[in-house]
Parts: sequence; structure tokens; C-alpha cells
Amino acid sequence: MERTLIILKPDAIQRNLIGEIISRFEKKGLKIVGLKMVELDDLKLDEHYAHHKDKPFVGNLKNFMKSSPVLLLVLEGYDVVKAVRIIVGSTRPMEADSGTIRGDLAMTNWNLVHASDSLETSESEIKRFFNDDELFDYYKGNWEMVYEEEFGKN
Ligand code: FUP
Repeated sequence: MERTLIILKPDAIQRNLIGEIISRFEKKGLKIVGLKMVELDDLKLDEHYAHHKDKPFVGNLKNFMKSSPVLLLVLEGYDVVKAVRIIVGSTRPMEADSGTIRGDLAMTNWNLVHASDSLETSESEIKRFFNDDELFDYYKGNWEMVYEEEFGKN
């Protein structure tokens, strides 16, 4: 089953939005298979934002990401990378659709949430932040049986 990496950024922690944001993923029916609070360091952030390394905003972005602990989540579900990007909304909150996390809750480039943008990046991002023994394979009862009937086991 597909997995994706989510970061609840420092603004989500500071603005008391942890529950609000996680509940949107839960209510969609996505399964939390990893969850922890960490402080990010330059090493991890340089890897994570390698695609932005020459951009003028990267220094501010890294300082912001180090300004408080963050919450890391791995979510699992059918087509989860795409499903989560839709729930999260566009990078620029002022352009994000109403009903999305960023569209409803954010105003600036400090946009509350990071979500992997493809299956390939999700795999490398999950490895970057989680050890194998921090990820859990478990069964969520009848609801999961219905899901498997519709989409297959994997
Ligand atoms: P996303 O995949 O939606 O998180 O977007 P990006 O990887 O393009 O951007 C990562 C972060 O860089 C954003 F969450 C906010 C920040 N950013 C800026 O601060 N300024 C910009 O012009 C673009 C992105």
C-alpha cells in the first residue's frame, strides 16, 4: 500500500492546529502508520530542501523549520500521495482552494504542512525521517476489509 510523509510545520504547532490537521487526514480514512515529534537540524533540512538550495528564501525557510519542534507523520492508503496533496492544497495559501488545509487555515508561505509530492519522493522522505522500527503495520478492522475489497490488498 502507498505511503506518504507529512510534516506539521512549526506554525501548525504554534497555532494549536495539530488536532485540526491530523483529524482531516483521519476523517478521510487514511491510516497513520508513523508519528513522532522531532527538532529538525541543518543536515536533514538541507537534504529535504535540496531542490530549493539556491533560492533566496531557503535561509528563512530553514530558520522557520527550526523555530520549534515539528510533527512527522507517515500516512498509508490507496493513492495516498495524491489524496493528501488534494487535502493539503496549493503551496501558496492565498491560491489554495477553500476546503483544503492551506486554503482554510493559512495566509502566508508558512503554510502549515509539508506533504510528499510524488511516490518517489515519498519513499526517500520516509527513509530520511523514519527508521523501519518506527513504522507500523497493523489492521484497522472491518473498515479496512471493505477498502481491500474495492482496491485490492496492495
Ligand atoms: P510544497 O511541495 O507545496 O511544500 O512546496 P515547495 O516544495 O515548492 O516549497 C517548500 C516550502 O518553501 C513551502 F512550503 C514554502 C516555501 N516557499 C517559500 O517560502 N517561498 C516561495 O516562493 C516558495 C516556497
